[in-house]
Amino acid sequence: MAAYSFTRPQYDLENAASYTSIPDQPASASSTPAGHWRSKKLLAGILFSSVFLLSLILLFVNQQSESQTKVNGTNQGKSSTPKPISPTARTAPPSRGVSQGVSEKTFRLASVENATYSWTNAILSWQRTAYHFQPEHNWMNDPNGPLFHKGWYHLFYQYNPDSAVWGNITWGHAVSKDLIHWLHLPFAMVPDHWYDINGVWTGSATILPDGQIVMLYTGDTYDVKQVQCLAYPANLSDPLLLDWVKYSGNPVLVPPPGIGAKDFRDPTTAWLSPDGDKWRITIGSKVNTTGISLVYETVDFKTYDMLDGYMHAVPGTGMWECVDFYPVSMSEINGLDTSVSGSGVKHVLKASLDDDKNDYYALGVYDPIEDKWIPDDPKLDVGIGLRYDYGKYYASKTFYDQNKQRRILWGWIRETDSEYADIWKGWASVQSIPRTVMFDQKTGSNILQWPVSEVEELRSEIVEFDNVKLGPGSIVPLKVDTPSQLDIVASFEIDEDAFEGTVEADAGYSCPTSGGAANRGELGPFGVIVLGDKTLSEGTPIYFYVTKGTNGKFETHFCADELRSSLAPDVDKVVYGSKVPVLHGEKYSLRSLVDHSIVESFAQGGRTVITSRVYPTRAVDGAARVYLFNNATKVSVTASVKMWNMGSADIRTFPLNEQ
Ligand code: DQQ
Repeated sequence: MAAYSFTRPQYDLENAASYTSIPDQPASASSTPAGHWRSKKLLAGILFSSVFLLSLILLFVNQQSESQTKVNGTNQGKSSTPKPISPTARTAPPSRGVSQGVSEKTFRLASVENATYSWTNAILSWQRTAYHFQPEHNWMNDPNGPLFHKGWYHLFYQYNPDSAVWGNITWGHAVSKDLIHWLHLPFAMVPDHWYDINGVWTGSATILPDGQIVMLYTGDTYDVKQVQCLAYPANLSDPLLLDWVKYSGNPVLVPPPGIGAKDFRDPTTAWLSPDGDKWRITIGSKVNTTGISLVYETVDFKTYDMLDGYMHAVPGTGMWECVDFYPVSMSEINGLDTSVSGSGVKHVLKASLDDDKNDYYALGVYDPIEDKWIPDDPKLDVGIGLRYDYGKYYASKTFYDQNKQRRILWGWIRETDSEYADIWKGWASVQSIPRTVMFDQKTGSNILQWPVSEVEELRSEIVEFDNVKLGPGSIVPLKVDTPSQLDIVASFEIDEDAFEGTVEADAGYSCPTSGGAANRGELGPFGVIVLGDKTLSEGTPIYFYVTKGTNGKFETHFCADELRSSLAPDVDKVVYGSKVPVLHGEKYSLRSLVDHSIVESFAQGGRTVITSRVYPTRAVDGAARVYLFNNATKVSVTASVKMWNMGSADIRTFPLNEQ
């Protein structure tokens, strides 16, 4: 194989025809006359601040190097003296992207920032995931431009090379043979042109029929406008796609009239127009508070025509970020390439709502002639109906994997602990385990998401528990070897008599407002508790809660309760969840992937999904336990569980110099 070098193409700074040049920094204010006393005070102040600042920096550097010694996947943190996060360090949160046209990137609950838990380095180290994709250090957000090329899966991602908070957004790049083990490559694109100097933001890849790869991304310009830019691999025969060329005519699109300069971002993968001679892309935006998707047509990805109107718009949903648009087959389980259209196909339209930071999707029908997408059920339109994930999951993106004929979904999962803890540990955010997406042929009204089968390569010892009887109010500990790294598959059956004898139970129930798993009803909750300690002073229940309305209709809710997930006050603790269809003859089934501070849970084969971030203080490493529980007051439950210990993914830097 050819030797790979780290050199990337040098880009010339270009002049923009339609933009004025970058203004110089304002000249510093001319000095005002000052008295002797004042200068002395100033000098003393400067001296004091410098010493203070220096000691802070030394303290911080010391902490940083300690917390960064752990290599991804090993999670062998040793216990150390508790080191409280300095109260001084709490007073000034690092700056965010608001001024740069995106909203706050951490969006934690307000109370979190004021609390004072003394995290130890060992626990912070434990929080790092073992088989989810993470860069070694620093901040990561949206997945970008995923694709399969010459035997490698490529993942690009929003990355800050400088720190564990959002900023200076660069495209990180990693490759994998199996979507689980990853090799980090040099950055694909850095903010180095006037049109993306404030950030190489989110984008998508399109693979053309002749094998060319087109990457469209949003550039945040020197004057904080959002524009779309074109890039392509310098050498298509390179399986690693190391070098990326930014098109000399960038930007290829600027905000059209009537669209705010900060409301125009995240181009999708392109699909072919009905006559097959043009490509279409959609870009999210808003008009007042209506979320919209604009559509452009192009032949060469350099010049574009905007189509009239919007492909779709939903009043009250605000700015649509990271729009995704793709077909799903109504009869086959394989995924479809993005240009597939016609009978037997539904189209998913997804928007990441900037206002509430959740990913909403809807199933509908695309009319390529009119270029309009119509939701199957207007009550479940984009932004007001179904979500990909009812926990923490945002800015997701799918791609068609031509290698295995499936559609794969990636999503960004942020931290929900204190921002100061993130700075301390030196990293923030993970990517979800990639999920296959398909139409749910049984319900016809939702998609199914399921972890890619490759994750099962990491399964080792299995422990099985069959037909465990759980009377009302019971809890059963389950013995496992690696409680922080598990793949749990569980099913539950309800005692039919109690079920039928119920007149009405908890009509109007909703996971988020329920008070969590401690709240008992006739027919729920029942499920598993992960990352619990011996006395259950900590634990995260993942569970079902069945209700019966006055109309005699049973409904099932799938919830994840973080309320007791940690004794630390400075982490978000939320009860997540939503309804999940359970069809006649089906058991209540769940799967949870536990990987240190993340728990991804799938109900009924992936109809409803919840991702939690949890930060226990006691239920870590060998002290963590798994339980089965039934906290219902009336119904008995029979549970069967399979649990696999999960190994660690091999995630490291690509040995380019050894090629
Ligand atoms: N993240 C990117 C934007 C996108 C946002 C900036 C979504 O392109 O809208 O980092 O998280």
